Amino acid sequence: MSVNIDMENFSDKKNLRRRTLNTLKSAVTALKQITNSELEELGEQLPRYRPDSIAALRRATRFTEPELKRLYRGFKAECPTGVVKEDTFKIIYAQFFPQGANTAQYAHYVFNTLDQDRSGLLSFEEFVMGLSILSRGTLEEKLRWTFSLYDINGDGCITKEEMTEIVTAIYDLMGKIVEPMVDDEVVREKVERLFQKMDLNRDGVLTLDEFLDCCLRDEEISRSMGVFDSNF
Ligand SMILES: [Ca+2]
Ligand SMILES: [Ca+2]
Repeated sequence: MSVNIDMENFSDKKNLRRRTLNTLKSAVTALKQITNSELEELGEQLPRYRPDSIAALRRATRFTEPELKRLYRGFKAECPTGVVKEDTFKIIYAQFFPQGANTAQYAHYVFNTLDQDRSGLLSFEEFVMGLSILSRGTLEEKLRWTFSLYDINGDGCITKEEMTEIVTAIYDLMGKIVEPMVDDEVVREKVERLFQKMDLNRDGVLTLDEFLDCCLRDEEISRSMGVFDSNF
């Protein structure tokens, strides 16, 4: 079966992934821009978080123990509470996009994807797990991460409504700057095209299998996914 992927869409995603990765990598240092009083305020509200053990994280990620220790020292130094709230994450995220870009919605979905237990707080563990996948994960791990970004309610399949929300957030993020006239109809057509290609059994939702099947068949996408390989 020949699967013709919408490269324009995936090129958007590639850029987004690079930006997402850059954002995460810079988050630790960017946190120092939050004022001390804000940190104190956070400290009063939030529970202190300590990782159970570096060894467990070493097994769960692709970072070495010295790398993890370095990451933890940086995270802890800039974020003494040990957790990042969504509001703070959004402020940091916005700094990596041109002024006028509406990053809040997309940042919300990235935060949700990283916040695996949906506690509303990003722990060091969750932060490092995401960082590991986006920077050193296999193609399949990266695709699984992307799937969970699109599967907003986490029920194991992507509906047209969910894809519409993410695609809209992507347009809000960068589309309106280059293309001010993007409207609901453009988003709707894009979602229809993607479903046409990826919803292999035509039941109206994308499962993880369909998503992986479709993405893994296309070498062009595989190559584009390799772009954000990087080292600390
Ligand atoms: Ca879903
Ligand atoms: Ca399906």
